[in-house]
Parts: sequence; C-alpha cells; structure tokens
Amino acid sequence: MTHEPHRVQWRLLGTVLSVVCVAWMYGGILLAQSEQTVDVTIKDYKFVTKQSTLRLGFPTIIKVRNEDAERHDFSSTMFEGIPTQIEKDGVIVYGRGVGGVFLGPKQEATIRFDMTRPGRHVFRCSIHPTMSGELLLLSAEAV
Ligand SMILES: [Cu+2]
Repeated sequence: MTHEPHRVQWRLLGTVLSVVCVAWMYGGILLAQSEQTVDVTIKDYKFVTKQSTLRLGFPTIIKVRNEDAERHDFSSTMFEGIPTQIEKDGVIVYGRGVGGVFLGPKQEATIRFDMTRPGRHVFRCSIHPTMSGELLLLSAEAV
C-alpha cells in the first residue's frame, strides 16, 4: 500500500549514476595529466626538439612539423614492436611495424605511442643522412 520500495530504487539508481560520473571525470583528468608531448620542428635540414621529462609507460605524443621547402622523414627504431599511431592530413595509420613518417614541405604529423624502453632514442631523416636527433627517456622512478 506504500510507494516506499520505488523511492528506494530511484535513490539507489541516482547514487550509481553519480559514482559513474565522478569516476569518468577523474579518469579524464588523470589521462590528460599523464600525456606527455614532444615538439619536433624540422628547419634548415635540422631537427629542433622541445621535450620535458619523458616517463616510461605513459602515452606520448610527438608532434613533428616540417618548416622546410624540402621533403623530410622522421624515422626511429623507438617505435619497433610498440603499437604506434601516426596522424597526417587527417589520416590515421596504426600499427606495430611503424618506422616513421614522411613529411612534405610545411607538412606536420602527430605520432602517438606509449614509451616502454628507457634511454636515449635516436631519430633521423632517411633522405638526408646527416640529419638526426634524440629523445631521452627516464624510468618512472627517476622523476
Ligand atoms: Cu631530411
């Protein structure tokens, strides 16, 4: 003769929904904070790298921009065996055997992967053998 059971159910549903929302919000904030970005600019046949401390096991984004009027390449063995996503001109290529990306004049690309191996990682331009640069990866404990 009473509506009490219904009310209890609704209240329970409300609690579950707000818990889901809070978890989602915190998840988003954590993800955004743990992403690390490296800016690589190619200019006058040189790689100019801007990086902060890179930690292992975190999503890493390398943004490569070619400011030259010449075609260049950003390639590295650091992506070997690691799922890597490369975005260029709105096209996304995804795979484990990704060696790098070719960049036409004034073109840019975004490379996403998880850093898994510590140390110095060399990258180069396969078209111009004198062009090379490196990224330094610290282990998580060193931060
Ligand atoms: Cu080059």
